[in-house]
Amino acid sequence: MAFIQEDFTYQDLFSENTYLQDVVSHYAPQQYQKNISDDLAKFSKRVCSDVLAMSQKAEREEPVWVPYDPWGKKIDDILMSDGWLDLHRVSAEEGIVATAYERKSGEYSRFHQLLKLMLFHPSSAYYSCPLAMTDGATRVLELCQEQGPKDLALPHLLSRDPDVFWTAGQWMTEKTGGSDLSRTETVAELENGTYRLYGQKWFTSAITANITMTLARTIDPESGKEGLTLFFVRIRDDKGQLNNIDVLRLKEKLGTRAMPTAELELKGCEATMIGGHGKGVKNIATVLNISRMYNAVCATGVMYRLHSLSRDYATKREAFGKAIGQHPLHVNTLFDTQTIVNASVHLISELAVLMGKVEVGEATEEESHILRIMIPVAKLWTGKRAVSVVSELIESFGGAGYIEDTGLPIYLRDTQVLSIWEGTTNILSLDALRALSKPGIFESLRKNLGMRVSSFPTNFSAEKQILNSLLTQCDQWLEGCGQKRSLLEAGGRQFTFVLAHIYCTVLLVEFAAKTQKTRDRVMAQRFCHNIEAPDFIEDQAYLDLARETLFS
Ligand code: MFK
Repeated sequence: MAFIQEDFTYQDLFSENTYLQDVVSHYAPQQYQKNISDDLAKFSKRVCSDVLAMSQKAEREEPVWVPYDPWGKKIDDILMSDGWLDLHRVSAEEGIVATAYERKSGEYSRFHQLLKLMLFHPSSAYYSCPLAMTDGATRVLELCQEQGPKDLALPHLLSRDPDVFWTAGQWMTEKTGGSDLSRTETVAELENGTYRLYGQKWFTSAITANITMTLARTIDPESGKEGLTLFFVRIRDDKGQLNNIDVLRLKEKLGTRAMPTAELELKGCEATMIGGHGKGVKNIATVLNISRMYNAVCATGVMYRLHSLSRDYATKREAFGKAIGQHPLHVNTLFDTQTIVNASVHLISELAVLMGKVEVGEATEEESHILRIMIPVAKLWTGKRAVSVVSELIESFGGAGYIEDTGLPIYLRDTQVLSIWEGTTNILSLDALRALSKPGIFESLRKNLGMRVSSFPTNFSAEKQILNSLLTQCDQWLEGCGQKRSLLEAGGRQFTFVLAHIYCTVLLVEFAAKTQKTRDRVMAQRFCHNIEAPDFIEDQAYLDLARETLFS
């Protein structure tokens, strides 16, 4: 009889797998564990059944832009798949954003919400992207003084009723670039007491959102100085009419194709200033930090999902007389990727707890400092790891990983964006260095990590030695760089990667010490022993030589 390969199975990643249950018990205090676990257990069943089907439908039926109606009137309709619309409904009902703000799990509500997002993301067709921006906008509005936008939008952004729930965009990138926002060309003109925005935005995700946060140039009426300012924009009115905005085209993207990303022309769209003249970058940083956390969580989510599929496949697919999961080299490969996946789960869990504490005003100064520097580190490290881990896992399916109707290639295409948007790896390395330059931030992190490493149990003495040596290497490098900014920048990636590795090892060791499970001990040890020591460029002449080699 002809051979038919048995398919892999989408596992319920919470109820059928104790790992995440142990993570909840480790990070959340007992009083909140049941609320969090019950919710995750219920939702994890959906993300491998009906919600998965919605995302697959949304992926099959890409957005269609209809610029004109039959009579030539510019309408810029974006036709979306029912799958995408269903994902909107699920996002509202499940409170993917609201959970963090309802604060039913106190300062652990962020942790609750972000674990839920981690389960959702690989079945969301990147609905996680509009949700990231919605969450960022919600936090900006929660903190801002401008009562109008707050009263208008917050009840919608936090609603669990799909008909009331709104999503938000975040329009920053212009033709001049997504990294260097100082080159923003959009201007805000004050006309009859109302700001109107004129310019073009080059990447605007989820143009179907209801509101957006965006940047534009303003002139301070008092000082006459020009600056970059944050604005709140309602994208369409109650009748669905665009707010003096033209869609120029939808982007043809490598991945994230279920989500409509547009180029826009702002032709005097009405906007409300948020946070005062000239403070745009600082104000939008609130959105950035939340969307960067989402990015780290989504990177973890896709790795976690694909690893589970790969392990399942390894028990079914046979080669050379046995299941591929019985071949030593396959075991070794999946073991190493598993350590990265688990490390990512811990990194996002820890930072979610810190973020929750900061948001309810319960964080110490040290915790706020650590969060500030570790968000860019977590975003860049998980984003970069996801690209390589997902590629490795696609390979673990052999040819099947390259065939569209297995549902696997889409993971690879979609994952590449995680190291690009919300700041590339290099931009985020520089952001971590920016944080480092603020008083007390590195000291807080260094003290915290040093103390935690020195508390390792005796069965982790080898790991303690490795981490102490890496910490010393970082100290020496920072001291050696001194005022030499170019050497500091050149080493930004190595430095942030080693910080991520140290932090993750600390978390894996602490977890293993708590659970006392062999599974967790070997993971922590393997992860730590796989760390490569950074190879910093410590000499300006060498850096000059590198530049000449490349560009002369
Ligand atoms: C959607 C599908 C499309 C798929 C393809 C994707 C294609 C790409 C799409 C995109 O383009 S996504 C856009 C991604 N862009 C970013 O994420 C922005 C990346 N750039 C940065 O993050 C730069 O670091 C930054 C623009 C912030 C640098 O700007 P500046 O003006 O040089 O920042 P500056 O002067 O250092 O900081 C201004 C203030 O903001 C400072 O506050 P103070 O005045 O009080 O000192 C900073 O401390 C603060 N700040 C900056 N970054 C911060 C922050 N505060 C907290 N957290 C941060 N991360």
